[in-house]
Amino acid sequence: MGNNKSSALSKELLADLKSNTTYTDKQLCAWYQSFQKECPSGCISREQFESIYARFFPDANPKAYAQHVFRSFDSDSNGTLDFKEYIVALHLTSPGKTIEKLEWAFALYDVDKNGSITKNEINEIVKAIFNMISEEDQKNLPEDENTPEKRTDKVWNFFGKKEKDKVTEGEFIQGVMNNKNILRLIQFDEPQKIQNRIKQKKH
Ligand SMILES: [Ca+2]
Ligand SMILES: [Ca+2]
Repeated sequence: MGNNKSSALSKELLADLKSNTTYTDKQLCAWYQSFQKECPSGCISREQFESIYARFFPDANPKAYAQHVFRSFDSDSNGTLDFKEYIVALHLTSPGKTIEKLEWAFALYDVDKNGSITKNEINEIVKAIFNMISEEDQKNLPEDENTPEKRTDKVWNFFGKKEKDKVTEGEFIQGVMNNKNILRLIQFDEPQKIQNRIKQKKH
């Protein structure tokens, strides 16, 4: 009815997204339509983002983790996710993008965005991840990784760091690529799981 002026994706943004991701015109335009429907303001707020996580983890407390994921996606740190940040985030967390995913995981763990990771930062994210594991499932975890502190120690020892040391992005990516066990301990595939569930719901 002629009121769809905001529903078209601009040529500039489309070209920009195509050069930064592997998505097609068709995919990007379809996602833009559904993004506009969900978020008529053109942006996702932190609260909206948290409520998406709350919907998918009804038996857990995903709020802290959702806030960290939000921060890692909000590349211009303005407190909202626009369509570009949303698409780049989807791309980074999609299957098969090992290096990009690890770069994103580094950003997730670098809580203060200063370019290196401390043991405290590892502990903060691991605690947020634990809040999303049900008490029942926590009982089944191996003895040496069944609390956030133990799991943080295990990760930190793997990097061979002293208490006050820091892990750089290069050390982080190399270390995780060399050891599948660490990849499991820093698990970070929830955004993609949520995206898959949203996609499934539409069909
Ligand atoms: Ca932003
Ligand atoms: Ca840091």
